[in-house]
Amino acid sequence: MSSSINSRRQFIKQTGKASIAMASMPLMHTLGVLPINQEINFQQISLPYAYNALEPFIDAMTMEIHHTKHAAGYTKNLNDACVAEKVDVKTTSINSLLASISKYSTKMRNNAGGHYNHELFWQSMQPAPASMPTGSLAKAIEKSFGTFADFQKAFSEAAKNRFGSGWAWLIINEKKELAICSSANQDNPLMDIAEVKGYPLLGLDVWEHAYYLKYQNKRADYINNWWNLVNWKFVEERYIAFK
Ligand code: MN3
Repeated sequence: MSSSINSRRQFIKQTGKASIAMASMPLMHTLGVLPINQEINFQQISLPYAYNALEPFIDAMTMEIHHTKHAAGYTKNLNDACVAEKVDVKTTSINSLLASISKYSTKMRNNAGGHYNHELFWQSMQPAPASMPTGSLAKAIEKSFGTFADFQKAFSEAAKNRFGSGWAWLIINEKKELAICSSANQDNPLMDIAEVKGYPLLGLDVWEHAYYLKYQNKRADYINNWWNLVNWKFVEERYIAFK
């Protein structure tokens, strides 16, 4: 073994990059960046921060119930639906399932969407302080929406105006343009039945279960505070991977 390989291995060992790369594999798969090959079934990825890490903007109890009850339920029910509807989870990515969701049951639609949306949601947040988009994503946002503040206002409006339960989205569409949209229930822009289609870069859960313990009926306050938590580096990575 050459000394350069040895020193490289030593470097990887010291920096922990090997373990980070391995740990990110299931995440990349869940989000559809990698094509297929689900190992056993669809699984939740561990939260990348503690339940209380998003305080004071999202409280620990909301995060714990949201992750271990609501989101866990979507993942379990998605796997149950795959068994019932004979979807081979070893060869079917969540993205391909969503792209042909009209062929399946309402249970599959709600829970495939619920699984994907929440896995994206957890990763697209980080503990405060607030950050800003940078690089090519920042330029694309300015091109599509004007200033970053203009973008925030338009996205917040989409989230506030989504009647009942649903999600607000920043997507990149087939023309490689950014757009803002919202969807009902656990639908998302990857679904073949979506009114506005595209690849989700950022999603905001506006179901009451995401905010009611702390904010009660004040959805607008939850949305305004959530901007402190957006992981723009993660959003930018998705943008670069797709554009
Ligand atoms: Mn939710």
